[in-house]
Amino acid sequence: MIGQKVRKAVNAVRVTDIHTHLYDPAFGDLLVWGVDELLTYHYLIAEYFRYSTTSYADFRALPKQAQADAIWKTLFVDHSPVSEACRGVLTALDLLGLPVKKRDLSFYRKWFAKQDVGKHIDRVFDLAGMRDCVMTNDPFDDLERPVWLKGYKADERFKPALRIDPVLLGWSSAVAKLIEWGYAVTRELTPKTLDEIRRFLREWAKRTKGLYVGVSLPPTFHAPDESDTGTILEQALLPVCEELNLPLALMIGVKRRVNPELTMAGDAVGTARIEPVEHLCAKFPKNKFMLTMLARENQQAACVAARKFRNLHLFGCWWFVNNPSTIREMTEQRVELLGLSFTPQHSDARVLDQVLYKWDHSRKVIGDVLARKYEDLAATGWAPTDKEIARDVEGLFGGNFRDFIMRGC
Ligand code: FIX
Ligand code: ZN
Repeated sequence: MIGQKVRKAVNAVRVTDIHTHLYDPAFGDLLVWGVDELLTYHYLIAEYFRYSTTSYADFRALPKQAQADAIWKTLFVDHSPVSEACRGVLTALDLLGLPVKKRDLSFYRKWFAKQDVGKHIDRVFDLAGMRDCVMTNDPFDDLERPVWLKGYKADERFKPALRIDPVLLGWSSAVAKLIEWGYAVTRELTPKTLDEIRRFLREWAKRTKGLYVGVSLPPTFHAPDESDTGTILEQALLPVCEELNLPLALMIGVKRRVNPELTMAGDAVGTARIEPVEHLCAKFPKNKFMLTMLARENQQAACVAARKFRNLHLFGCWWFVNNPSTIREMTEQRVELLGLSFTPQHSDARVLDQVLYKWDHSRKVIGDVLARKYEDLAATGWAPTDKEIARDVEGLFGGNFRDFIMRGC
């Protein structure tokens, strides 16, 4: 009974998707959608090469539609599409009302070609039960930078977040760009250069009105650290984040381009250390941090760190842990260690239609975990009211994040 109520509340809640790679439609072609985009998602490209012996270069040289054809044939026709990423394509088509049973790629293509983008966005948000989502906005991206400089009329469903990987992880290359853009910086991190980096970050945080600042970090990330990364982090980025009350979202554990031939599909996972997170939370108590970790092995330590630091907000099941079996395990562990004080999921969607499957699959798993937890409560005689259940679920699917970004330290 209580379990059913909880599942119902999880199915009904309107989600804030706190980390995606989607774009406001004002960014034009950067917002991608449709079956060819779904099929050429980098998760599926990696899976395609489990079976295919095509050369990487030949595959890369194909136009998108031909890549999608090859992936469809290999992953859906020649083998049953049971992986999470393959299943996701089918869930998305099904939720859009397309006949999955027909297995007719050209039919799906024709259907998408007829859709109006504005109406399609409305439909996807509606079917996914999403109230809004957070983008990933990179000032170094040559396609999105001009949109920010010119300004655009925002669709309120697409909130910005400032991404600063190039500054933090590649200062030796970023320096030339900053000089080109009028900042008086040098390769050496002199006091003047750090001051200018702070000016750059401040200006872009204000220009984008990002809800937080984000960075993906390798498993070797460490702090304190006297490298460029450590110096810029502690002396430029965190002071600006504190000044503007912006959380810094740390996404830790990605090894970029382990197989460079696969480009974006060639990134992998490594187990990271939690000590850098503990150091940052302790040394910068006036800063807020968000944290998601890529390795399954890191999840318990991440929960324990969040128990110790109220300026740390745990979020999402990122990428290689965004599979039902791991989402179940992580959500259970997080509830047991943190109660309701975290955000269990984000989609990381790169293609608009992906939010359909990501939220559908996650709602089921998270709903089951929560249902069992409330049933355990009910077994003691504690009877949560409908209002309390709705409050809790609302928090998990966006409210906790909104409270965290608004509050001071
Ligand atoms: O760094 C990130 O934000 C990652 O999520 C991406 O780089 C990654 O390619 C991805 O799409 C994972 O889901
Ligand atoms: Zn991402």
